Amino acid sequence: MMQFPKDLRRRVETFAAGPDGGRPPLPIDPRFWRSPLRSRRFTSILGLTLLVMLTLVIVCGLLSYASYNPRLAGNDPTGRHGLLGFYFFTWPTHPVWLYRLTQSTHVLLGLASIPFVLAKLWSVIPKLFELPPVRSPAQAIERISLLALVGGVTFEFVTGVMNIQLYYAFPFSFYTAHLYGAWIFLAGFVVHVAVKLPVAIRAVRRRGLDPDPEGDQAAAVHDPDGPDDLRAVEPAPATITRRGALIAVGGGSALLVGATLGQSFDGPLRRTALLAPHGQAYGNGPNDFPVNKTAAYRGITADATGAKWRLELRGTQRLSLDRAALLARPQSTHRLPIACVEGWSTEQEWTGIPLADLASMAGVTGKATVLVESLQKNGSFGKVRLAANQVADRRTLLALKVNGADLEPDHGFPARIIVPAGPGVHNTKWVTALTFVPEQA
Ligand SMILES: Nc1nc2c(c(=O)[nH]1)N[C@H]1C(S)=C(S)[C@@H](COP(=O)(O)O)O[C@H]1N2
Ligand SMILES: [Mo]
Repeated sequence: MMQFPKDLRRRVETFAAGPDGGRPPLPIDPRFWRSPLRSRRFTSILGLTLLVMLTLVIVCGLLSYASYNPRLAGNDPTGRHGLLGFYFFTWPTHPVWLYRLTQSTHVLLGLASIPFVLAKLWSVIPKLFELPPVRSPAQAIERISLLALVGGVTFEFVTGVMNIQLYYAFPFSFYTAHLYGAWIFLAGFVVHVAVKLPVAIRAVRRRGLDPDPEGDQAAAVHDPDGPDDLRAVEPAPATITRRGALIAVGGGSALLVGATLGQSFDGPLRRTALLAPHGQAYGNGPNDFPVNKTAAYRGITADATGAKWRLELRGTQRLSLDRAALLARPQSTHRLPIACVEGWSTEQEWTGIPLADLASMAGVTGKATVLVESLQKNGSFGKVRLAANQVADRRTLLALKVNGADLEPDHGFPARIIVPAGPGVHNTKWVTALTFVPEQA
């Protein structure tokens, strides 16, 4: 401990003196970069780890977009998906935990990869200053792809983290920006993997995933693979092993996951979600589970949800029902999750009327989609169109109760939608009208 300030001073002096002793070093001079940790093997291990993590993050992210029923009129939060919708499919209603799993994975693995992304950027930063900047047309393309890769990953992580922290300080829509950003990132990612995967595999093939194999340090100063090497030409003395550095990165990643994971579970575990805004937010008693947007926030008044509230049913017939009339109908009860795009989720026991029964009451018996409208007049998620498979699944409810008690205002009183396996945004609260639209065969 006592040695540390002395050692630090020596290192600051050595640094300031520069490799030529006196001339301050510049980043374009390879001798500027002195960390003995940098090596192709070190970067390759980080890269291969990120390849696995980010592939899953990307797949689950694209699934999230597809789960919104973006092909049904009015649902696509970006307005128009165009060619980017090539992979859309009908999001299933089984298993009920499907979106809960894919979206927790998207958010948790996204957070987990932050320390790896930062470490990997650090490990290759000398290459940013390499001169000449371009040596061949192939390398020019690769460097342009890095712009999409690094710009894309930075943009996606910044917008993603801001969104899960409910910090909507963007001058643009999160959904639109995060989706388009994803495709720019993905383009860079694909090119980068195509170019670098063979290099990374070669780097780890010889001596496996051990970041500090014996004899490695001495052997590779003159690496036959030349321009891909990342070793310092004048390495400073090591203060940590590569293995130690990887453990630190992995530890940081585990810490982020550990402090967020609880948001995907009910019970005491939720309180461990220190980094998640919905780790602590609760209602009362049977309504004791997270709320995303409160009734007050959405401008829902007690007057509008009180005695004058009606559910308008529209199909081949029109009906107007009050809450008592709905409660008098046969009720179904199911345990179903709410899983928000922000990554938090909860499972509760909902009681209400299957949408399929409400469709029949409105005179619609075949395959039909439904337009759900709420009392909410402004802001997002006041309306949604559900697909025919969601209407047909008898577990899709217009819920009137949760855990045996009336819904609280913040949970959507007098009535809300609960859809199995779907994203949170499909579970419209404060429902006031259901319009069933038969599907053309
Ligand atoms: N009318 C309306 N319904 C809504 C929302 C909303 O803002 N307005 N938020 C949706 C979102 S994003 C989610 S994740 C769930 C959250 O449900 P909860 O707040 O009841 O837990 O409700 C959905 N239903
Ligand atoms: Mo949500």
